[in-house]
Amino acid sequence: MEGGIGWFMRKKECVALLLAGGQGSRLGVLTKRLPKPALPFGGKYRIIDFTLSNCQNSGVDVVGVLTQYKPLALNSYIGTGSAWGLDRKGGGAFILPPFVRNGGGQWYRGTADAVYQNLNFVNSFLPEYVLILSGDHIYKMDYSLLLEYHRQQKADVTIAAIKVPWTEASRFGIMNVTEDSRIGEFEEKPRQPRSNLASMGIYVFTWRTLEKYLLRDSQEAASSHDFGKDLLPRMLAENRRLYAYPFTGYWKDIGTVDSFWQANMDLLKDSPEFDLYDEEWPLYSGHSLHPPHYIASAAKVAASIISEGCNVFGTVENSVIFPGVTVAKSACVKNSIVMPWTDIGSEVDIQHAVIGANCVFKQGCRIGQADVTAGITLTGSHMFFPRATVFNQQ
Ligand code: ADQ
Ligand code: ADP
Repeated sequence: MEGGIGWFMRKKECVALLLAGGQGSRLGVLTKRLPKPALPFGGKYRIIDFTLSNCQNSGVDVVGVLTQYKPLALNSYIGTGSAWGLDRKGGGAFILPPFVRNGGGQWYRGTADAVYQNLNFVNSFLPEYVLILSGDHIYKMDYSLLLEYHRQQKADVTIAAIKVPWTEASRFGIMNVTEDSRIGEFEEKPRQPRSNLASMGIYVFTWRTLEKYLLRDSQEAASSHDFGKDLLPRMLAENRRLYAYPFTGYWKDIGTVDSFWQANMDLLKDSPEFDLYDEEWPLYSGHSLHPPHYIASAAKVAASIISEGCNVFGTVENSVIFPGVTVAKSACVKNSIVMPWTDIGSEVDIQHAVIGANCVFKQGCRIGQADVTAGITLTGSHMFFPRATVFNQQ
């Protein structure tokens, strides 16, 4: 028999931990029943698909998925990870919910605590590096390059970093770097940002260093046990080697209804910056089996994603329509996102809206507004809208 804690595991140079437990409360009814990473996106995906696909495409084949808020939807969706090619021998996707341990279990107190509570899982692979990922991001990144950069810099932690508009900088961890990309200052969500170089919440840690910091942090009553607020500032204060890895591609952090709507709309350009059709970087998704979509002769469809099992008899423009949606004759959907299995009746007009799954709109409903500056209207799922309902919500 082999030694070590995880006699059934194999040694891995790098293990990924995907933080998928946040509630996503700013997404309102969208995350009432689903955690953010499980939200449908782009017609046939869920948000977590992009990060899982990045793992697969980067050769990272052990992914612990740390769940907390409404974990069931993610558990059943991810399964063994086979849809993302992550079920190979010795690797795989592992769902890691908070659980009762010797001496009592504990809800994950923060992102660093979520990792601390899974020390045994990580150690069973005897890794050199740990990659910390988030389940809320739309992007493509080759983590093997990030890892290579980390090795070259002989860093304790490498933080993927991107320039964001100054007006948004206070939503992020913000850093200042030297010419060789060493981080000299890091501040989590500063009121008055001193730079617009933002942490993407994607980290590579040298595991033995991180483990020490996690053990210490877990004992500190005053800590909020968060990477951005506690661990990183402390490592910086103790003169550890923190490096920024410059990223220049498409990256969206889905935090609000507006960013969810905008990131979906970004897919509808003639040559979108985020390309779902890139054969070099396949995007995997959990299987669902539906008949093909049908576009009727009177239908008018432009600049839209129409998913499997949809029936379109009316007009759809600049919209993302998820599986199994019906758009009746003389109904019109513009600049909107319609989640699965929603039924849009005749003469219904939907504009600048995000429509939940399994809704029914009877004849003549008017949802949302023509003017985007009036905001994006959001509906819950499983809602029934009687004839001629007018509904706008910001
Ligand atoms: P936020 O996005 O605000 O900032 P946070 O709310 O901590 O960070 O969430 C990070 C990830 O962890 C999310 O995927 C979330 O779902 C998950 N998560 C949160 N609490 C969790 C818990 N208890 N258990 C499991 N998973 C949990 C972070 C960084 C910033 C950086 C932005 C970039 O702190 O510095 O700029 O990400 O988006
Ligand atoms: P719930 O699953 O709790 O009923 P949801 O709002 O998550 O609520 O989803 C509503 C319905 O849409 C469910 O029946 C679910 O199976 C279905 N659904 C969600 N996403 C997809 C998808 N990508 N493909 C097919 N069906 C989906």
